[in-house]
Amino acid sequence: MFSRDFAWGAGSAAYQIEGGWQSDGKGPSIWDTFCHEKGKVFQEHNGDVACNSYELWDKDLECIQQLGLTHYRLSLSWARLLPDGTTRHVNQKGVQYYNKVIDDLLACNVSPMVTLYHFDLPQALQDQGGWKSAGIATLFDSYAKFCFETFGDRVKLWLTVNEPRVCAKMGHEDGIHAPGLKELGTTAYLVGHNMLRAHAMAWHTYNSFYRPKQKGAVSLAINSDWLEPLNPGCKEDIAATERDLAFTLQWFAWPVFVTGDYPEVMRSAIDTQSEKMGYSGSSRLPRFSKDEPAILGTADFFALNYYTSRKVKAGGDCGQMCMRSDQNAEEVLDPSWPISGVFWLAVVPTGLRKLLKYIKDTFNNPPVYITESGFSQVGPLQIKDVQRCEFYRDTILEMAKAIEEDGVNVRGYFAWSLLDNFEWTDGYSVRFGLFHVDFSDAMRSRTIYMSGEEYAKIIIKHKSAIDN
Ligand code: GBH
Repeated sequence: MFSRDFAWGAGSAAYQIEGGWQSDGKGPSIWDTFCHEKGKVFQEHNGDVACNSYELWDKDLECIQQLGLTHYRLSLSWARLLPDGTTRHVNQKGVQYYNKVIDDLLACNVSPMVTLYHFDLPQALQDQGGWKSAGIATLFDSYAKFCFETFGDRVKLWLTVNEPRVCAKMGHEDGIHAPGLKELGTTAYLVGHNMLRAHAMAWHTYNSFYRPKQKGAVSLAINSDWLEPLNPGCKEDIAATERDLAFTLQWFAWPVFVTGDYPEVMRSAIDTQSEKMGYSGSSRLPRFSKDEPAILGTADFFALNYYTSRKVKAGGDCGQMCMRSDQNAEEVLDPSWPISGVFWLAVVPTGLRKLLKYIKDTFNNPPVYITESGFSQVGPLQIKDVQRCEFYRDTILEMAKAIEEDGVNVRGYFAWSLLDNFEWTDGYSVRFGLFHVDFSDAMRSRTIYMSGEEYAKIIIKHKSAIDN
């Protein structure tokens, strides 16, 4: 049984849905730049218009109501609010847009959960070094303070950064996300470090100056697969799984929830590899300064983005100084797991339950919000997306077991995503929506998928189970 105040939500991110990339004084972000370069994104797709939610917010609100959501997760475009990234210049049109979104949600009895940063750094800040520069943390803190000040009277659930691991690794090591850097084995750690510093500063700002009055909660969204040793009896596979976990979930969760510092397994793996490669500088994994706000304790809840699971075995060292070698763990799929419409997403709802139990046991039973969970349909477009219906039924069932049988304190579930949208490197070729969006239509018409109807039914069922 779900509690009365359980959050039933769906999510989105500014760059993936808004469009209006130059409207009303918005500054460019790194994703604008990245998409406008050749050969970065599937068929040179970009988010210039996307779902045009900047102009069609009313339509999104109708979708939200049609699902009967209690919560809606959106992200703010930093460059729409602060075109050059700093509070020297505020774009009032951007403020008005988000004010309307937030007010409309509340008028419909839907609570907003707001992400401050979902991959779209203002280009002006990238030009000064972006997440690589130490100064980014205070700039982020100023942006966060501005948002708490402007919207915090109405927003009670905040996420500072979404998936710092993805931003660090895919943006700065693999080069397949903006800003497209491929600086192996160093920059991703530095970026992750600065994201943690930025997050912690913003949390402290909220805690000291806004919490007493606004009484909200702040966290960061951490993505992780559930990981298990390929051969549970094999010592090397067990060690590889521990290492893999240290470089994924724990990279950000350990400093925030457990020690204020990175997992020891992670640091020693990196340092061992450095030594092996004859790298003589200081540790490639930065250290936190005692003179800065503490990292430990800077989350009021655990925000988890869960999509899939992996089996892990030893291996992966490619003889180069890079994250892959440091991590030294090879991830494989279990042949019994069905694959969705994207290659990386194997459907493993049971992995969610195990991961939730792990989070409860490891991080001292925190309140948990599942801030993303979703599925992209296989094969040709179908409004009757039967597999996605099944995906949501099975996943929500596993979450219910985690609550009832394992006693995990899950407070909400956010389906990813409200609408089909700009799916980063895959452009519009991959669809995660509960609503279909026709990207060939100037009106970007939205049509509910069968899975949207299914999710709406699940929500109604659980709400009325409480009322009766
Ligand atoms: C989420 O990340 C994002 O927060 C969201 O914006 C996005 O729309 C959603 O996923 C769906 O993709 O290509 O082999 O390098 C989910 C975590 C981690 C999943 C990286 C994809 C890429 C594997 N992502 N992973 S690979």
